[in-house]
Amino acid sequence: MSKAGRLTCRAGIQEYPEWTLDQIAGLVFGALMLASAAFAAQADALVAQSQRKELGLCPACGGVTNSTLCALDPKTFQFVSKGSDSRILKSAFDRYTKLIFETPSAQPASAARTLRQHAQQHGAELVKALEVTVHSVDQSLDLATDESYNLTVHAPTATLSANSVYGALRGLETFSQLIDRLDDPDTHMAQPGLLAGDTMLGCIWEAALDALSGWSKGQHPGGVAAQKAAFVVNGTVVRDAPRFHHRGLLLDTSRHFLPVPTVLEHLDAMAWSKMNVFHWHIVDDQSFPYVSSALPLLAELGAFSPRHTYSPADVQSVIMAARERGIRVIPEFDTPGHTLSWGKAHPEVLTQCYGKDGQPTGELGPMNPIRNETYGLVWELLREAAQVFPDSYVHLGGDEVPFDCWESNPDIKDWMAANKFKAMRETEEYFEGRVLELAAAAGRSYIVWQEILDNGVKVKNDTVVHVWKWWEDGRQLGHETGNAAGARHHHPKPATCALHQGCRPEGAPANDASAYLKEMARITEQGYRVLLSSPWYLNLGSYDAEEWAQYYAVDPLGFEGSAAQHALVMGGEACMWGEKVDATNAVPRIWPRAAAIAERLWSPANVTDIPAARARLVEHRCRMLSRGLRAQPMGPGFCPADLQ
Ligand code: CP6
Repeated sequence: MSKAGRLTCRAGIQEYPEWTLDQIAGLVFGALMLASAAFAAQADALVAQSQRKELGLCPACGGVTNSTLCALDPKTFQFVSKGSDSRILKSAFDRYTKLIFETPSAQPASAARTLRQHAQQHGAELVKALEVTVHSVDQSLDLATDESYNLTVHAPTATLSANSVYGALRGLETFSQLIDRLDDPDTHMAQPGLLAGDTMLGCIWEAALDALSGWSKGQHPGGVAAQKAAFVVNGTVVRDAPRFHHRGLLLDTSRHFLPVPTVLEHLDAMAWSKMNVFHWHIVDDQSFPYVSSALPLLAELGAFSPRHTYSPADVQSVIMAARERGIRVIPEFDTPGHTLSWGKAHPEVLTQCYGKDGQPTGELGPMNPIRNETYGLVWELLREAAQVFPDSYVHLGGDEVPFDCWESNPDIKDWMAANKFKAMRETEEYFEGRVLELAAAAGRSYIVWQEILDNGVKVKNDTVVHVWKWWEDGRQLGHETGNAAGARHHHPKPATCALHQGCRPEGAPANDASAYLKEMARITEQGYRVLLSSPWYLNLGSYDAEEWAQYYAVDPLGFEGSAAQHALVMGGEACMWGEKVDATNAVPRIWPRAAAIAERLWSPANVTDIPAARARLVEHRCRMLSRGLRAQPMGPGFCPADLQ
């Protein structure tokens, strides 16, 4: 091959690129054109055009540029830490070495693209190392952690710099996504259902092998062909930073137990999508799998079985794996509702419900707000949780408190009368006031579900409010009679309302965006910080809907409010409730759809193009499969590494 037209591997600078349908059409057309040297002029134009094409990064980066092709040699490529030794960085180097060099290709389309460029350019320079510089030795991980990074892919040395080690982790993920593995065409040819464009791969492959043999033959007897794969990466400059600090995933381990390896799979997938908060809805009505050292009976009697528990060592391993991936773990101990499982060991902290006849029904309701034992137990648990979970936040729940059981209880009625409480919300306020005080005494900031604010409960101004409803209860904020009327509606017996689907009040729309955006406006108006989850309930869905596109179309700042109000939006969380989800289906139900939410929370507000996002997600899903995660498909098609 002639070296005349050879370009060096260097980074180019461009504006944030747009990936239009015209360009897709152009590239497909280009792949066909390239077969003939007679079309060299068109091919030149296409290479220039492809350089404007958005890379298959997920989430999209705030400033991607790309230019010419570089190669990586898996035998000699090195990650180099330029600063002090960091265990977090070292373990990330190990993970990404495997993810880059020991996983199958994820990108048939982009492989064709880079191969084409490659053949065009007659060669590639070798990137020998990625040098990583972290400016701060502080490895604390919290809401304020700076996750920005700058990445320059360049021969012979690529560089990654970040203010924190966690920014470096985000940059490593991006670096890994930039690299294409070009497998032996025979492998591709064996795939069923090949399209014309993929057949082209075989023709271009020969040219690429020639081009790559310059660097690899000398080092490996037999050259690239024997090794069956080559690794290429575009010269690239990425300047990237998240739009929101809190980008979470809620997993519910009470309705079904999720084994630790399943939880760890999700932590990996989160890191691949640059999510940074694991909201661990660890206990609820149905089971209490969290093994407390101080209160072991809670799990002994409250878990489904001894097998369905998280030992202190399990919890540690989750926290450690999360930390290595730059993910905070925020546990939720939901009170006073959703606590039936606590009652197995400690029935005294739950409320006895009474029937119309004035007799106890035998049913237990929410925690009993008038007994000191209740607060003693919550205190013990929160105090221990503050030692076990390093994050400065704890989620205290407070959602869906059915007031009817409290209302039915004569002791609570007497107590309210003695305290001159008229509305049940005053009792709720009393309860929350005490529990929030306990969390503060344990040294924790707290997050609560929106009902607490809706019911007019006064909380400290550093409280974070988690918006999850997608309908209005038809009551004014802080109104005296405002209570959990909605909660009563959507907290029915499982038989009448499985999965909470359709459990909203009669006539309320299925998904009313104005309801939760109004709620965001109301809460930030009062000066509270806020998290959004309403539009991101992964457990809801239908066969036909492209749910990911609905998630994606949401803008957490899409409510009317001042800049100060918008500044109070910390981000949001995708929620996967566990009523119908266990280790068999959690992964495909969550991924890749949660990645659409991850991108909404990471990428700039103006990254809204649905076809472009879809293309990224399709590739991201194939990447997840390549990396061993059984993510479900976005639609018809195939991946190079799909299950056979
Ligand atoms: N459990 C708890 C739940 C839900 C909530 N809290 C829930 C409500 C509606 C739907 C899904 C889940 N299962 N503790 C609400 C925050 Cl659709």
